Amino acid sequence: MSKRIIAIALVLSLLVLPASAHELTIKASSNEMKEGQAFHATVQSAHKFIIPEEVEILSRVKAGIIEDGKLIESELKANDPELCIDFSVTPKDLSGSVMLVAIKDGESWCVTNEGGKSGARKDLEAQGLKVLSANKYDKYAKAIFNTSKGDKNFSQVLGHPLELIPITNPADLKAGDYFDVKILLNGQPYTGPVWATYDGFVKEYENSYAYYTEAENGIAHVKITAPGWWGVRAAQSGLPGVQGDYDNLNLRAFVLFEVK
Ligand SMILES: [Cu+2]
Repeated sequence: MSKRIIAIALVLSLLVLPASAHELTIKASSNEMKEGQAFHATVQSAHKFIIPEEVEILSRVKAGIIEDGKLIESELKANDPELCIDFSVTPKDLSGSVMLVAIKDGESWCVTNEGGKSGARKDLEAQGLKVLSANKYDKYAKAIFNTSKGDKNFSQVLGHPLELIPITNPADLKAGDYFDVKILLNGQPYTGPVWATYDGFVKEYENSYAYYTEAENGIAHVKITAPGWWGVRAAQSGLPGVQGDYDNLNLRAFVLFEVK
């Protein structure tokens, strides 16, 4: 191949790099909460649901419990042996379901002529690199614990830029039922892909989900096919970026809950 063709092939191979980044989720070893007692959970980042793969940079992550609609941030600890971030919360009120949240404020991620690099487009260009694309991935995960029939806390709206808001109370779900969910993108009804899967469905392969559907006018229906810890996910790519920093903002969101 001529140098020019090699250069074109290189650019093409970089452009088709999978856009599927690590997904941010929350997992706890037990779903039993006790009032006033520490409850331990983890923030996970992985390509497989829900097998931890990477410890995110602590300074870019926030996690904790929702009280009165607000995130009470917990102290985060990198758990290097288990490839996740540990945190604990102390639920004060177990009369309804309890929501834990993890948020990742992504850094600008650039595909350059020297491979993938984090940093603002203008800074990398100032170092003499050719930047082919610059993307920011912001991720939101909410996990619902201590669900109970007649509760309303599970449907709290937190105002995340991309947010899945259950319509169906997870406490009412069993295999065979539909989980109905409202999805908002910057407060407006989201239309787009929705994936769902449950813990243990596929352990061997990345980016594999048990169910796919599309939300229309902000509503999706997910068929629950097994008991266990479920995750329902939406994604929006290609939102406007910030000039000089990143070209596109990409949002990823999960809602997680247990089906008994
Ligand atoms: Cu990834």
